[in-house]
Amino acid sequence: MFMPSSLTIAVGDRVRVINDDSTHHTFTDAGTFDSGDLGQNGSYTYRFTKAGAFDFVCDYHSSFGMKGTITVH
Ligand SMILES: [Cu+2]
Repeated sequence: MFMPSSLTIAVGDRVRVINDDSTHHTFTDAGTFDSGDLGQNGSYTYRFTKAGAFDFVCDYHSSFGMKGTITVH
């Protein structure tokens, strides 16, 4: 799961995700950002430059509820 699964940040902030699990995951909002495959201890950083609500998923586990939202204002 994503922890936290929802987050509120300001325009220009960076969000870094770290996979602390042995299972592979992604951090993906199709059309906006995509970490690609992240193995254990893999990380990805994205800087949000536009306001809005960004719904993200793990491409592999969204059907298991692995998803969340980042609100940028
Ligand atoms: Cu996953």
